[in-house]
Amino acid sequence: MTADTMATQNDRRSQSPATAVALSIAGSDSSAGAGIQADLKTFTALGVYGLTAVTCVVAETPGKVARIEPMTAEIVREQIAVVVKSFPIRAIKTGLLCTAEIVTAVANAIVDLARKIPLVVDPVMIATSGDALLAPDAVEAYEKELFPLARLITPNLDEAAKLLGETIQDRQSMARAARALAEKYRTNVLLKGGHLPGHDAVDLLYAEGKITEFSAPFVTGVATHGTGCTYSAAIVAGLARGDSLEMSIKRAKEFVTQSIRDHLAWGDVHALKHFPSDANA
Ligand code: PXL
Repeated sequence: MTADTMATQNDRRSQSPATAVALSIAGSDSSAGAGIQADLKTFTALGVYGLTAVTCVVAETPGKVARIEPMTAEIVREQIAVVVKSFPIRAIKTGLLCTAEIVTAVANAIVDLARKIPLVVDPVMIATSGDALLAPDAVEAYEKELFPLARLITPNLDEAAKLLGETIQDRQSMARAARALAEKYRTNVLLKGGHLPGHDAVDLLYAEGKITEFSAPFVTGVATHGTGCTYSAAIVAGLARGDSLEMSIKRAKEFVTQSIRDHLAWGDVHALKHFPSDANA
């Protein structure tokens, strides 16, 4: 290789923008609207290279969870250990962690990294279908081991109610709850109010003693699945690219709202009849 070609290669390398890298530690959703599949699709759509550590496998459609099978805490720990050693990870998210043992394994595996880069904890407890996803004794492990490492936690109203032991019915009680959670866990809180009645889907960020509202027109007539995963993954993508917390949330809110508008009408298996290869079926 001549000095010339070498210089050209080096120039090219220095000109190509570094791809931001993010790690998702979450469960697999066979219907692929939520979980690790949603996270990877979101990272890719937002120009971020996604790494994964699978915590459990969920056999489900958006309407019904058929079965959840947790991985061992040891394989979860090892998936994280190998990627942390080898990739320049800029931000991390946790999704469904399934059991208390896995929550503890994840907290131990990322404790050093989470001091240097932002960690977003989406405390996934219940599917939109109403099915329980998290073992009840795992909540305490979240509170003691994972929340203290988080730059942001992103509960929805049901999860916030469970963490606080009180229901949240309106905008005023939402603001009180966001603040109470931030003070209880000494971290920033994005409380998602998507399930409250109204024309807009409003979320409240409580950070550094201040409330910021993020709102978008409520998309009606769509039975959603995986919006929380997509939202937190989009926030992590922004953080991995170096955006501020507020900017990451603002852009993520726009992204998730557009994703809901562009949804797949998944339930229509009879539409398969219209494929030419099924003509004689
Ligand atoms: O949307 C919550 C969620 C997160 N992660 C996995 C899921 C679900 C919902 O079903 O399956 C793996």
